[in-house]
Amino acid sequence: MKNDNNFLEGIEIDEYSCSVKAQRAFLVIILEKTDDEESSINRVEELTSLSDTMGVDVVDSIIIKIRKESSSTLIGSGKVEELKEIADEKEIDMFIFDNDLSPRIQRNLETELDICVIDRTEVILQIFADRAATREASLQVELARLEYSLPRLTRKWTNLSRQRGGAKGNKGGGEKQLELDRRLVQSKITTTKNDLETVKKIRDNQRKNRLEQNIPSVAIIGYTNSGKSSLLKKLSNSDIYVQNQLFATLDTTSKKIKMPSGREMIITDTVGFVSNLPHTLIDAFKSTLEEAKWADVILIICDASHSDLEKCYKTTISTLKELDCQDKPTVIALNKMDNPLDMFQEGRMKNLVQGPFVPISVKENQNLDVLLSAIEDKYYENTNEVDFEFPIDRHDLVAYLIRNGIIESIDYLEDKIVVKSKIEPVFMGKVKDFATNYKEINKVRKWKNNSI
Ligand SMILES: Nc1nc2c(ncn2[C@@H]2O[C@H](COP(=O)(O)OP(=O)(O)OP(=O)(O)O)[C@@H](O)[C@H]2O)c(=O)[nH]1
Ligand SMILES: [Mg+2]
Repeated sequence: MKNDNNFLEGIEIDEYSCSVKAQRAFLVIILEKTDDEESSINRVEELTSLSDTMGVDVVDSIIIKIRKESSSTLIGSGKVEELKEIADEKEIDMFIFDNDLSPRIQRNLETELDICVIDRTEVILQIFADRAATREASLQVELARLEYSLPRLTRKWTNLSRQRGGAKGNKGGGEKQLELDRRLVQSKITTTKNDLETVKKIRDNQRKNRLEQNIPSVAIIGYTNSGKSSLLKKLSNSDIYVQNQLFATLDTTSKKIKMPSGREMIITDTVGFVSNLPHTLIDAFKSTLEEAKWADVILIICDASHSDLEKCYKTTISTLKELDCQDKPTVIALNKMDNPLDMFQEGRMKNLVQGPFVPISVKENQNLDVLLSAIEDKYYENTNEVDFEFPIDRHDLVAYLIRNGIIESIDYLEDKIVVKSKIEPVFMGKVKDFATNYKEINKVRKWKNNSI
């Protein structure tokens, strides 16, 4: 596990969470009265993928239906006994629960089962921790993990307690030790937050510079593994990390792309979403996810081959809402349409979106030009329609319009060049004296009115 931040000197976050890399894990999915059984299959599938990505060997899974939650163990004593037998029989090292476990329930389960018990949030935190490559991502993950671990310092299965001499349980450590640990973690949280603030300032400056170049920006958003990085890689011909694994991307990457009109746009790849993304992580990754907030257009990528398309789409929409981006100009693409069964998925998507979307295949290069045009159209939907008449020798101004706007028509007459175009107000300065017809639509770029 990566943990190369100086501020963590002398302390391992692993000490405070059950991130002991166990070999064999058994998955537990709890179905409550209102949960439908079909979704449980998808939950098993997703938790298996997440656990694989974390690096444990998933032995098997169990779906437990509960009528009434037990306040101490969630699943009740009968099911606890059942899990005990499974643990012995299958020789497993840990149970992974799909449901979030409160610190108290987690502690009780570990005590009763005498084995390490973790929940889905901890799996995701572990994956993020292993993946974080840049300083910002590492800091964000460390903060999330510290906050997650703070109420869990009395857990049985921690590296910390192992180091203290017991195979498990830090009873020997006592209240005093616990208080010391708590203070230590709290002070690390403060340091991490401060460090993140510094890194955030650098990111904000970079973003500001980018915005000041007046290049339209697009943020690619979507469920993890939907093909966001693949799309940017293909469009920009660059060496971006693409993997058939969850959370391959933890940092944003921006590339300049030439659009069908010839104009450039900056396209940014972002961290993938997952249903029930731990809140600590959304908060920690807010500054990375804020790329969406500052983009002119949001491009949502959905994966046609995913068995639960609805969940992926709805998760994406609700995360965008959480980021306060639900009203931004948005284009939706349905990726991985290279499988014959995808026709069926297209129908499902139609019901889901109730509006236009672009079916694409990044792998087969299908419809990517249509997608780029849809993005440009969306961007220019609200810009101003302006007609110009340039002196016949002012080709430089025509070239300027081509670079910075969209040319709808161009006529080279004997004594002038007549152009119909779409252009944003910010680019009008140089050409405004030649405008003959100016239809203003009230579009003010958000960043112009916000200080960052
Ligand atoms: N069949 C098919 N596979 C694709 C297509 N586009 C991407 N993939 C595959 O989907 C997997 C995930 O692709 P990524 O581009 O890493 O997905 P991502 O959305 O960036 O994932 P995260 O970074 O984890 O959020 C890879 O194995 C890609 O090769 C496509 O059009 N068709
Ligand atoms: Mg990616």
